[in-house]
Amino acid sequence: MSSKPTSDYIVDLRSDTVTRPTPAMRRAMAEAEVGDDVYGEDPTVNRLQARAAEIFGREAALFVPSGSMGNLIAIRTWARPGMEVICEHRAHIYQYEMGAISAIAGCLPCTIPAPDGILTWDLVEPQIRPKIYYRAQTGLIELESSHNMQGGSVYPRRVAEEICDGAHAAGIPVHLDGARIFNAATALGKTVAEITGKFDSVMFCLSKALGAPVGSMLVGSKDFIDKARIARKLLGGGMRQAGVLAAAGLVALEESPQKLPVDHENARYLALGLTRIKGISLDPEKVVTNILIFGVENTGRTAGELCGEMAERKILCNPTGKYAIRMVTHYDVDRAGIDRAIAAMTEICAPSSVSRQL
Ligand code: TLP
Repeated sequence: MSSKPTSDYIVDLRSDTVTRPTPAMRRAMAEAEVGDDVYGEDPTVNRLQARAAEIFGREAALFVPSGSMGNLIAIRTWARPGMEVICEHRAHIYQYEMGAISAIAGCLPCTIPAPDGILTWDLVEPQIRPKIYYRAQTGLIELESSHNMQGGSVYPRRVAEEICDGAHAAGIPVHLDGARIFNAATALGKTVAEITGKFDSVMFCLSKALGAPVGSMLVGSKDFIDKARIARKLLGGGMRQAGVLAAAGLVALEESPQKLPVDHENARYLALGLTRIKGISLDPEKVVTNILIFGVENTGRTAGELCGEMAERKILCNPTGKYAIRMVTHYDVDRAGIDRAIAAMTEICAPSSVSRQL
């Protein structure tokens, strides 16, 4: 009998990308039927694509190696080089995708800061360029829900739909970076099909909160997905016997969404625990999914210093700014792990601990 001592294992709150495949996923991977997916002959990839399209109520879907590639394919498919892409100023496509929006798609990001990262039509409309031939044109509007770097905030359905309606009236497509769209749907108590129906394309990740080891999906019309498949190959994203990966994705799609409420409860519990620590700024009411970002300026320490001390206690989390820390809950961290994270941060921020540093 070897049960690990509770203070010995690593509690990894850096991201939900760190989740390991479940035993069911590993079994499905080992048994997956495969073929060459560049020829469209991998039956497991085809099943995953058909199932994703069905869940989102769309004509078609495409399995892509990563969320970043999915977003890039969408940008490249909708907008031409020289066009602007409107997004929120902390959008993943702007801050965390290596500038591919410009470096590869040749587009200009037009970023708009928005409270909690939630754009509204009133914020977006004035940024749409007039249709004058010598002005760079708006080629695409991109929204992110849940919004990663804004603490997992979620677009209310009405707000997102108003942007889609306004954009469509102006002849502009709207892409959703829905890396964690199942978390957003859980928070809203709706299905993913209900909250994404008006978007022209959606990218969602199998490899984040849903727990699959690799892969993301693009969903949309048949015409969009046909073009996206060409762009995927152009970017080197054509995969061969990818059924071994798609098999885990299928398990993730069927089994993981119903587990997300637990991650959200853990995030809220973590937020409530952290809020009790002097010097930490966080509104637990704003923690509606599995991500929390909190300010630490009033602890007298930088985020980097605090994360370093947490790591010494085997609790991993990342700074997202000089005085901001992100923690992400997921199925590989249980309530006992969350309690350890709260206890560690409480100890590190205790006044005696600060004076020791001085
Ligand atoms: N997010 C990662 C990091 O890149 C920050 C994380 O740990 O959260 N859209 C959103 C909203 C994302 O959060 C991410 C990854 C992606 C796209 C990109 O997905 P991958 O990592 O599969 O390229």
